[in-house]
Order: sequence, then C-alpha cells, then structure tokens
Amino acid sequence: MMKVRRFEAQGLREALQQVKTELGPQAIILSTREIRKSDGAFGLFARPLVEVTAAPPDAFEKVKEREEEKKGGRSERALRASLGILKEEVASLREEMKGLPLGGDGPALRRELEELRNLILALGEPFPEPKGKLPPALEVLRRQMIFRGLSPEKALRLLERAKAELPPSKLESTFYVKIYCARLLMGETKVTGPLRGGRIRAAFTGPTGVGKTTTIAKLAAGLTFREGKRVALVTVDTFRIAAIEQLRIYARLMRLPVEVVFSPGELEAALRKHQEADAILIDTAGRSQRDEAQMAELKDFFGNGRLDCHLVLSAATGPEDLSQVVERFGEIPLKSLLFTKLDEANRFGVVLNQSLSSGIPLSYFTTGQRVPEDIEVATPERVADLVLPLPPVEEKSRA
Ligand SMILES: Nc1nc2c(ncn2[C@@H]2O[C@H](COP(=O)(O)OP(=O)(O)OP(=O)(O)O)[C@@H](O)[C@H]2O)c(=O)[nH]1
Ligand SMILES: [Mg+2]
Repeated sequence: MMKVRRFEAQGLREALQQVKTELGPQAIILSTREIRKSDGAFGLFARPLVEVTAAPPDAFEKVKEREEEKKGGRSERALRASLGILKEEVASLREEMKGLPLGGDGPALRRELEELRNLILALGEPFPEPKGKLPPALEVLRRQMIFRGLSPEKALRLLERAKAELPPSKLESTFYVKIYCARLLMGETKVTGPLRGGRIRAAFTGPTGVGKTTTIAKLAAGLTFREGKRVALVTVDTFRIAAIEQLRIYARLMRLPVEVVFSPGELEAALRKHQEADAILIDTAGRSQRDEAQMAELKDFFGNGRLDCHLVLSAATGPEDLSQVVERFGEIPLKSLLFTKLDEANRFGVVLNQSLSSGIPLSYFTTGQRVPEDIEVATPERVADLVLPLPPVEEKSRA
C-alpha cells in the first residue's frame, strides 16, 4: 500500500530537504500547505510552518501497473477500473492519516480527511459528459476538477490541452497528467501579489458579511506591525452605525487613525488629511448587487478609478451568485478579487473560475476569523493546490 508521509518545517525549502533526505530526490509531493501551531487570539504572527505530504518515488508504480493491466478493455470498464484504483488509493491514504497524531494541526488533518471523503463521494456522482471521449486517467481528473468547483468547460479545455501536448504514454498516468494540469493552472492564474509600494490607497467593496472589515483589520495589522508602515483607516460605511464601530474597535486596538466619511467629497478630504500615510485602507458597507441605489452610490465613490478597488468575495458563495456579483461590482474598475472564508468552502474552483472569466487577478485569501493571522497572499501555486493537489516543487534557483 502507498506510504504517505508528512513533513513539517519552517519553510518550503527545509521541508523539501527533509523529504529528499527521507524519501530520496524522486519523492512525489502530494500537497504542500501552510499550517499554524499557535491559536492566540491576538497572539501576533505565530510563524507559519510548511507541511508537505509526500510519497516515495515508487508509490504510484503499482497503480500504473494495474492501470496497464486493465488497458485494452472497453473504455467504460477501464474507466471504472481506474476509478476503483483511485478509491483504493484514497482509502489507504485515509488509513495512513488515521495513524497520524492529531495535535495542534488537527483542523488541517480533519480538512484533509473531509477532502478525501468528498473525493470518494465525487467518484460516484453523475457528472456532465465530456464532449469527446477522454482516456480514463484524464476522465478521473476531469471529475476531480469539476468536483472541486472548476467549471466543466475549463476542466475539459485543460485536459484537452494536456491530451494534445503530452505523449500518449504519459496520458495513462493520472498522476502525471495531474501534475501537468496543475502546472497549466498555475500558468493561467493571475495574481496581484501583496499590497505594496509607498502609497497604498485601497478600497474594499463587496456583498454584505463577506468579511471586508475583518480582512481590512488583518491587512492593516500586517502593514503596521510587520512592515512598519503608517496606516490610516477610512470607512464609507454610510448606512450602519454598528459596522462603523467594528472598524473603530480594530483601529483603537492597533492605534490607527480612522475617518468616517459620508460623501465622495469627504472621502477626498480624508485622503488629503492622511496624505502622509503609507497606506490608507478604505472600508465600505456591504451592498447588494441587486440594489440599484447602492450600486450607484458605489460608482459615485469609486467610479473614477483613482483608488485601487478590491472586490471581496466569499469562497463559500455559489457560482451563480458570484458571477452576478462580479459582473455588477465590475462596473467600477477593479484591481483584484479577494476571496474570504476559504476555510468554509470546498469547491475552490469557483475562485479561479471568477478570476479567469472576468480577467481580474487574485490578491489575497482569508482562511478564518482570527485577526491578523488568517490571511495569505494569493499565489498560482496555492490556486493550483486548491483545484488539484500541488505537483512536485522543483528546487528554485536561490533568490
Ligand atoms: N470562517 C471565516 N469567517 C470569516 C472570514 N473572514 C471574516 N469572517 C467572519 O465573517 C463575519 C463577517 O465579517 P465582517 O468583516 O464583518 O464582514 P463585512 O464584509 O465587513 O460585513 P458588512 O460590513 O456587514 O458587509 C465575521 O463573523 C467574521 O469573523 C474567514 O476567512 N473565514
Ligand atoms: Mg464591514
């Protein structure tokens, strides 16, 4: 059975070094993720650890052999066979996970188990039929990607590219094609990178309750305490006093100035007042894309494109609603899409779908309620990892 091992280290390079030492240079990296051991509420910046899950180089040989055995049968049967193999693999992986100690990183492991369970369910679910027939290994991946929320069109296009670009022998290995597709996904993912520069002027808009204010608090804390920048907060939260209070509390905790503005003119004045600030983060009241008056007000404030507007979205929102929101809020110039609540979502493909279909890059992901810890810069690797497990990471040339 497959031997899966977990490695933890301060950084990716160290973790990969451990993998190399223990499993050899050809080890197969199944996933990488950041984990945090401390759970201090305002215990600033517990240093994240990197967790790498890896298998020895021959882990997939058996699978491949069995895939080869089945080859030549009817394609339907071959497909069922490779699904069966994958199920077995998942089951054995689950067994492996059971044996692992559930310490401080219990939630991460639980999520992994949940993920495996979902995958097993996905294998039995009816899926939209592909247009052309795909080889079994690719069909397995197609289902995985659609299950993870990637649009069926996108999944199919990706696999057709893989099919066209890879030699036939490689197409027999689900694992190989998965790596290839993950790389294609990384290549297509557009990201902004972190907020930076001497003069950050960023506004955050989006539907109600997605996490705008919380995210601003996380970003403000990072800029202030980690980067030593002078930060001012502004809220154009014009219709709910409670929401103003929330930002005020964070501002007080971090000793940051906060302005409340009610009109575009007052916003201009606030920006002038804090023109010396390295970063001004502007909070807005959550609004409904269906409310014309609220959308009009948004355009009054941000339609001129002089500020960087980031659209904050919850990854736990359904794809139809998300498309509608991106379309309506896209009437103002948008610098990025920022996805919150990744911890509550499991169809992460929507994150990429929205970015691809709108052409708007991704900036940050938030992964929980803790301020300031639960936020990360969106990277192509992370996006690929959300849709498909991350492929082996090459040793990058040292920066
Ligand atoms: N699980 C989870 N909860 C989050 C995350 N980000 C924010 N929240 C929670 O979502 C709720 C709403 O967060 P807010 O920051 O008030 O959302 P908002 O977009 O400012 O809301 P409005 O101003 O009312 O539109 C709070 O309970 C947050 O703690 C996240 O990444 N994961
Ligand atoms: Mg708010």
